Amino acid sequence: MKIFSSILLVFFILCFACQDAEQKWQKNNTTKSKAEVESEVKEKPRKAEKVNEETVYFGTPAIDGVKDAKYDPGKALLVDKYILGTDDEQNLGQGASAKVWVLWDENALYVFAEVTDSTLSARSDLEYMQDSIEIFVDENNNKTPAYQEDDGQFRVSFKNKQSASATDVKGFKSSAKVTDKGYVVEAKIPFRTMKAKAGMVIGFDFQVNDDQKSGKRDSISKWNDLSNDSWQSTKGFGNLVLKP
Ligand SMILES: [Ca+2]
Ligand SMILES: [Ca+2]
Ligand SMILES: [Ca+2]
Repeated sequence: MKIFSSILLVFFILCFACQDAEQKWQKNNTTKSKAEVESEVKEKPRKAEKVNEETVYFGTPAIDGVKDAKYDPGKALLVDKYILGTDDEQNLGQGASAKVWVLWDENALYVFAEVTDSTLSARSDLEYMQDSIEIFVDENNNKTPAYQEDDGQFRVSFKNKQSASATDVKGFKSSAKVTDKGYVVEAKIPFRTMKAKAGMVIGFDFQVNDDQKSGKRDSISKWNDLSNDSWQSTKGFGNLVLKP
């Protein structure tokens, strides 16, 4: 009985200690300035309702930042679903977006992206927090929770600075130009594990990172995958159907 009372006493002491720590943490948490709280960004994860699927046509464009006529038969993919905005809900949807045209040949996928972004910024040292676009390719369209060797993430900033996931990116080419609405990026993403053929369906997604001059990423818009996991999982990618 005595041992039981001692255990109970220790338990109550621990509980009071925890509560005290919790109160201190809450007190510290409220010392943030209003500006600090407002500048924080929150992820807004949502589930994709359906998989976007688009037909893309055969053609090899010049990677020069000018939209070749070859892109025109294809429908533009709209990259306008926001998964990240500023703390202010009303700001969701006011970040950068893009219209993207895609071509393919046996060796590569080609994209031409028109990005609407009112304030261009590369303030952050982190590439993904600079104004930039990201292209995600799942060559075998296996939609796996972790990247396979055929899966890749390719990023190009509005200044044409390239970065990519740690896979072989030999042959990755890009061109970027600033426009009066934002910027354009044209890129060649080489296929690394296959020769493409008409009739194939590949996994694909597209993302726009937007810094509204805060020096951080203020918004993210996507084509299909409404998670922020496209850099490590191909589960949420949309589909591209390769046609002649
Ligand atoms: Ca071109
Ligand atoms: Ca894959
Ligand atoms: Ca921006």
